[in-house]
Amino acid sequence: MERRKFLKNSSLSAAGLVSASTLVACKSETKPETTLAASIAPEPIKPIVVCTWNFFNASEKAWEVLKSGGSALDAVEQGVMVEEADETNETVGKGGRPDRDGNVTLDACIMDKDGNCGSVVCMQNIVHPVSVARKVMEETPHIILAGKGAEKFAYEQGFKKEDLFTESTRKQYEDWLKTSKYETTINIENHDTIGMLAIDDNGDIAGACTTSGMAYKVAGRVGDSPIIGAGLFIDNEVGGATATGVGEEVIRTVGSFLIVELMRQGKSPQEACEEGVKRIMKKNEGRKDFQIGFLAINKNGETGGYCVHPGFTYREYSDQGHENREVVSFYE
Ligand code: SD4
Repeated sequence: MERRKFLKNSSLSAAGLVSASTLVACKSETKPETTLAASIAPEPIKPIVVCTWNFFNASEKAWEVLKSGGSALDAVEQGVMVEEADETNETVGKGGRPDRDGNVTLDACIMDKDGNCGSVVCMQNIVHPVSVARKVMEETPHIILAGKGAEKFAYEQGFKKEDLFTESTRKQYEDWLKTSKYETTINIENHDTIGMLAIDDNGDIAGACTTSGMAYKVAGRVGDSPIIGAGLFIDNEVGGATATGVGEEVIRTVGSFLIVELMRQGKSPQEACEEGVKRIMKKNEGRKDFQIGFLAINKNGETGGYCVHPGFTYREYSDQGHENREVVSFYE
């Protein structure tokens, strides 16, 4: 049963506006969640945006787009662009940490209500891979462009070349080279990839996901974030899902697609995320050295999340408030 805690609630929430899912969380101990959700929230919640982790500025931007009548697709693109441009976020866009050979390579994808999608993998020197992914979706007959080809396409589309290193990430890389030791650290190394899902005024869903991947990865490595079905999946009839954490494990389970399909079969976003993590843990019995966080939304605007280890949160923004939500984890 859902036991989400609410962190840093906005003034809206503080003023007493409690979301439907909060009510579900509180009362669901005595009644089946589905019955209650239906009775509390007969009207779909829209517009609404959610994103992995506590990205206030990104969700704020997406909300601005949605509130001014913009599409879910524009909202998720413009929302995640905030993190791509934020040099202090060292897992996304400019300021993302490099691979072992000192290349900063970015992965991103975007998906719309009609199932159209675009993706770039292992692309260098471009601050906004999500926008290049959107161009791939809208301007080419393809879905994924990789490496040099993606970069060349970006320049053709008018994107500017830019060094993605910052002083801080260059210094960290130089320090890392002294030992060249690669280890993943739960919720430290993997805490900043942004996956975002939004529903607009029309009730249409879109999603985007963008990352620089695992720091000091083997050159050429691509994770789940730009892989449609793994790091992100949208089905406008059902809902959407996105992931953060160790991408290899998400890919092995085609995580986001799995979660959307579980929702299609009747599971709530929360139940679907829990099942997604459990499928991963079944293939990794006893392993505790990695983190995965799933986030999902259904057509009614109900949301849920689940993760392997404590620490994963997601931010939700709707008329009912702006909240950072801590999710329940597989391990305590
Ligand atoms: C990857 N899933 O490349 C990404 C990493 C991530 O927060 O989520 N970092 O595997």
